[in-house]
Amino acid sequence: MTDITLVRGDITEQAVDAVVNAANSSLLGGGGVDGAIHRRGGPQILAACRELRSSQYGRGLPAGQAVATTAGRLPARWVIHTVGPVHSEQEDRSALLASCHRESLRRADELGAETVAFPAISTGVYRWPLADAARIALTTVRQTQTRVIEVRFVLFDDPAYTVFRDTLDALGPA
Ligand code: AR6
Repeated sequence: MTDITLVRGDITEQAVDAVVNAANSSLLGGGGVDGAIHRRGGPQILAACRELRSSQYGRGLPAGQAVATTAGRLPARWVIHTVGPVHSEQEDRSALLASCHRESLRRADELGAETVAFPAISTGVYRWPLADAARIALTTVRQTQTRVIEVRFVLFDDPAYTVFRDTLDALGPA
């Protein structure tokens, strides 16, 4: 069974097999977690993303999907890039946010990654309300069949950590 752990910290410092990046469709970098991963991981990651763009994702990676690259100089083996949905008041995009988590775990299984760190996808620039994002992220990971042993959610600040903690507690024992 997969163990879900929560830590408050910086995802670029996690010594895990795979780190999940909250990327955008271009795969060519941005701010937030994406910026931090490319900055700390170095140019090898961007080179691998450019390669994926030209070989398979000429139109960009659609929201809800995930792809893997080297982790460059990060203390991880791989980065799994996934594209979260931008939050919308008009349209329910929860299925896409769930898909980011499922597809990232599917990529992790393909790689043989046993420890995977996730940020709180879509809760920054993409404005997803934290409590709702936490519920979707945690329930999706719980419901996904995977060989990953530890899924570690890495929350950047105290409010995000507290919301994830309370949400996980409210879900009760797995
Ligand atoms: N470690 C862990 N969490 C972090 C870190 C870090 N180093 N830095 C920020 N966070 P965001 P999104 C938290 O905006 O909403 C980018 O420009 C942050 O506090 O990184 O999915 C991409 O290129 C927030 O809770 O991702 C896309 O264009 C969470 O990570 C767009 O932003 C996600 O915030 C994606 O937006």
